[in-house]
Amino acid sequence: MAEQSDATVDPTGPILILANRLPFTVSRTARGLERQRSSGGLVAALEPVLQRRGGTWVGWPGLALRSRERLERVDEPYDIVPVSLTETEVNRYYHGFSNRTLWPLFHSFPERSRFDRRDWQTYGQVNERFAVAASEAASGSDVIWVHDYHLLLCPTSVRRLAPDARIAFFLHIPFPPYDIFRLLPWDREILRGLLDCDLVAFHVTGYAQNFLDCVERRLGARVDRENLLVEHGNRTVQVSAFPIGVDVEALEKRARAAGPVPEVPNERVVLGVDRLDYTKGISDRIRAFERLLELHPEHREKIVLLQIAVPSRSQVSEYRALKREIDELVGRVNGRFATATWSPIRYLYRSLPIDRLAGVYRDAEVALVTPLRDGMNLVAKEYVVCQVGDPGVLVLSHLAGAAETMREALHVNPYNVDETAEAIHRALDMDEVERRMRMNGLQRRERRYNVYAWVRSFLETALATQRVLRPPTDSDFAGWLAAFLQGHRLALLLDYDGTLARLADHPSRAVLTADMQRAIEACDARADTDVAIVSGRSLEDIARMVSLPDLVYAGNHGLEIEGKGVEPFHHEDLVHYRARTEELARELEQVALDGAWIEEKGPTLTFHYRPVADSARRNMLSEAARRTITAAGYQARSAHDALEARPPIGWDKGRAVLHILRSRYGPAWSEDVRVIYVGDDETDEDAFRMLSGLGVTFRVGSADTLTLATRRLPNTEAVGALLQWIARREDREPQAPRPR
Ligand code: GDG
Repeated sequence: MAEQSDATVDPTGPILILANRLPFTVSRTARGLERQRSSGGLVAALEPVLQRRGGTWVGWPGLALRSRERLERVDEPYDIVPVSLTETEVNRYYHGFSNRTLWPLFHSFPERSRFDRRDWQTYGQVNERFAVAASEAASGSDVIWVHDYHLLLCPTSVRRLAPDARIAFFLHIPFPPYDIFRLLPWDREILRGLLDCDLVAFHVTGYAQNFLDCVERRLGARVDRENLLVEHGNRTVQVSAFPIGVDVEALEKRARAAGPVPEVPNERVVLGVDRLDYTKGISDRIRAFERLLELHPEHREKIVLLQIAVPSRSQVSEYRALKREIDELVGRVNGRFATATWSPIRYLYRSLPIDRLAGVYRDAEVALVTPLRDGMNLVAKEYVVCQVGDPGVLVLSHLAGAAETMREALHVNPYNVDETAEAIHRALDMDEVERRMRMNGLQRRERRYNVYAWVRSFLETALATQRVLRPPTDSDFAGWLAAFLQGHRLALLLDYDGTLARLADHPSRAVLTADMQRAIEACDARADTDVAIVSGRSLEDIARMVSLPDLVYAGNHGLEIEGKGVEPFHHEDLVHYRARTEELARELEQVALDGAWIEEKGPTLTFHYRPVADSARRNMLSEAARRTITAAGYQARSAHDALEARPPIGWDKGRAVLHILRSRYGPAWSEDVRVIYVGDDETDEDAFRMLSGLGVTFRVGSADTLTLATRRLPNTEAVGALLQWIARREDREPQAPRPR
C-alpha cells in the first residue's frame, strides 16, 4: 500500500469523538482562557476525518470552567463540547479510579491498584455525564467513537440514551489477562459497559483475546474466537485489533529539517524517552545501562544514556516517589562511573519541543524502549521513522504492544537486567548491513500502517455491516462439555417456559415442538442420563405439557416433586399456604386490569401482564401487583412479562434441585454425577447459585442481565441443539460409583 498522508474514509455522516481530554489543553491566563493544541499523531489523524465528515469532539478541557467561561469553537473545523468536572470529580474519577485503579491494574501491577468504592461511584457519575453530552451532540452521527480507560462505562449510558447509535471503542492501554482483571471488584460492570458497543478494539490481538476470556468466564457470554465476536443480549459485538501508528510523513519531515540538537553530545547516544511512569521501566533501564558499563567497560566514555522523562501525574504520590527513585539512581550511576570529562547518564526531567525531539530521535544510535508493560508505545515507532540517516537500532521490550508487530527490533525482557545490557551491547556493535536491514523492515511497516491508515481501518470496521454470531454447534457443545461429562452419569435439569418451549401470549400455548420432545426423550433414554423438569408451573400442568411419563417433575418452583427414582416431595407448608394464596389471588384481582390476569397454581400464583397493551400502564399494574404480593408477605420474582408470587418458605428451584440430586443419587452425589441445568429467568438464578462450582449451568435468552450461570444460550433452538448433542454424545460407560 502506498504511503497515506491523509484520511480517505468515504465521507458520509459526521463522527463524534468522546475522549477524556479535548484535542487541546486549556489554561487560564490574564488574557482569558488559552488553548494549546495537542501535538500528538492521534489528533493530527482524527482532525481531517472530522473536517471532511463534520463532527464533534466531547472531552474535559483539563481545568474547571467558571460559570461564565465558554469554550467556543475557534479554528477547529468541528464542534467542541467541553464536559466540566468539579475538583472532587477530577480527584476521584481521573486521579482516583482512572489512574490509581485502572491504570496499574490494566498494566498488570495489581499491588499498586487501589480499590475505592467512592472513586468507583464518581467514575460512574462522570461517565454518565460524558454520555449525556455525547448523546445530545450525536444526532445524525454515523458513529460515536469512545476512547480509552477513562470512559469504560460510557457506552452503557450512550446505549440507553441513544439505543440505535453505532458505538465503537478503542482502548489505548493493555487489556490484562483474566487473572488480573478478575481482581477488580467491578469487573463485570466494566465488561458489560464495553459490550454495549458495536465494536470494541485494542492495539493487539493478545488484548482482544484477554477481553474474550474475561467476557466468557465472567459473564458466560458466547464468544467466537476465530471471528472475534461476542453475543451480548440480542446484539453481536465485534472485537478487533488495530495497532496504532504514527504520522510518518510529518515526523520524517521534522527529522530531516531539524538542525544539530544540543541534547545530543559528542558521545554515541543510547536514548530513552518516556512519560515518567512506573510502567515505562525507567529504573530497570538505568540498571541495565549500569550493568552494560560493568560488563563492557570498553563503552565507558564513549556512550551516553540520554533519558528524557516528561513530568506526568505528579499529583499522585507514587509518581513523586518514582521521581525520587530515578533521581537517586541517576546520581548513583553517574557518581560511580563519571570521569573528569564524562558522565554516563544525561537525564532531562522535562519535555522537548517536537521538532527538537525529532532531531534527538534521528541522532540516537540506540533507542531503549523497555516498558514493563505498555499498550503500544509510540516512542518505538517515532524513533524508527526518524531514522533518516545512518540507521540506529531499536531495543524493544517484549511487554510493549509494539513488540507484536515490530519484529525486527531486538526484543528483551525488561526485568532481565543482564539480557537488556547484552542487547544494548549488541546494538552498539551491530554492523551497518544488519542495522539497515532491520531498520528498513521496521520503517516499511510503519509507512504502510501509519496513523491515518489506523483511523481508516478502525472506522471501516466500525461502520461495516454488523455480523451475527452463528448459533452454537456440536463442536461448541463438545468443547464445553465433553471432558466434563466423560465417564460420568449425567443429571440433566431443565426449566420449561422460555427454555424448552418458546414463550407465548398464554401459558397454555407455550407448547413443546415435536423435535424438542424427541430430544428430551432421547436424552432420558440413555442409560447414563436422567432428565428432570423444574418449573414454576403446577406439578400437574408441567407433567401434562411435557408428557413424558419417565421423567422427574418439580412443579411450583420445586414445592412439589415427583417422578422416577426420587422420593415424592410436597413441602410441608403447602396446605397452609394454599388458602392464603387463594386470598392473595382475590386481592390481586383489583389490579388485574386491561387484560392482566392471575394464574392460580395452588401454593403459588403468577400475575401475567403481557396482554396489557400500553407500556406505562403495564409498569403501573405490575408495580401495584408487586406491592400487593409483598404486603401479603409473599416473595415477588420477575418472570417474562409476569410476576411470580411465592410463599416465604425458603424454598426455591435451587433447593428443589438439591432435593432431586440427593434423593436420586445419595448424599455423595457430586462425586459420581455431573449436573447440567438449563433455565431462562430470574427464578432459575436460584438453581444457578446452588450449582455454582458443582455443575454447568446455562441461561437461555437474549436478556443481557447479569447471570450466575456458567454460560448463555441464545434461544430455545439452541437448547434443542444442545439436547440433541447430549443424546448423541459418544461416551464411555459411566464409572461404577466409588466405594465410600
Ligand atoms: C498511551 C499508551 C499507546 C514524549 N516525550 C516528549 C514527547 N513525548 C511523546 C512521544 C509520544 C508520546 O509522548 C508518548 O506515547 P507512548 O505511546 O509512548 O505512551 P503513553 O503516553 O503512555 O500513551 C501507549 C498510546 O497511548 C497511543 O495509543 O501507545 O501504550 O500508554 O508520542 O512523542 N513529545 C514532545 N516532547 C517530549 O519531550 N513533544
